[in-house]
Amino acid sequence: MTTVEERAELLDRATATGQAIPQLTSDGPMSLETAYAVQHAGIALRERRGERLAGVKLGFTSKAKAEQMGVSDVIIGSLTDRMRIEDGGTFAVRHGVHPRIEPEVAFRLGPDAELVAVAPALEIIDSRYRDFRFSLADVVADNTSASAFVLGPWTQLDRVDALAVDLLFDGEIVASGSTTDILGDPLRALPAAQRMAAAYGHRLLGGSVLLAGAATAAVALKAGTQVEARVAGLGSVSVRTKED
Ligand code: 0L1
Ligand code: MG
Repeated sequence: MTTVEERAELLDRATATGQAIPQLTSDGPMSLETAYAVQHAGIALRERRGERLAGVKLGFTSKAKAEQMGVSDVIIGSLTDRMRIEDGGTFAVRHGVHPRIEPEVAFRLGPDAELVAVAPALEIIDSRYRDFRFSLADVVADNTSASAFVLGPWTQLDRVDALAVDLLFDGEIVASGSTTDILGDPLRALPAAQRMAAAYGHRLLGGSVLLAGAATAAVALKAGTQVEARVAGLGSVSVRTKED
């Protein structure tokens, strides 16, 4: 059996090369605790290369996705500054394995890790496993498929449930949902993140970002697409894909 560090290095190499790997659990079962240890070891590799923690993200926050995966709880991953793309910036699809994009809501945390502002967001997820197939432990070890994120304009916190969300490719709607699909109300992301952070050793830093979860299914990305997420009342956020 490979060590936690060796598994983190396998995933890290897959991220760097864009070459998918077999599921780690194809060698045998992996506990959730070990999977989170692999995730943290992967983030430590990034930190050693100079990346800085920028926040945390939640996954499996929609009932549909949780049921599809046969899980009853959310998962948590870490975001780094290198994963952030400026609003209106570009993402090179060739650098990913098989990237997908999903519209989200993001929160900015205050000094006591309280919610202070909200923004529309896009998350690019990219499983490092072949065919985007994985077990719960595999996806946790793979930092919950985190690849990149884009934040729209911050606004003061208000009610954020039941806001219509559209994902557009080149001006055409490709997926629609509601912020209610994020844990019933995206504000529930904070207690969920606090609980998961306490259980699995993540840090909720003042000034950092909490990516609350997706409001629609993720859609596969190809080069040359103008992608936009619109969240009613919060505005929009965009990214353009390119080949290389
Ligand atoms: O951000 C997410 O909801 C992704 C969670 C991991 C599952 C996936 O890669 O689809
Ligand atoms: Mg997501």
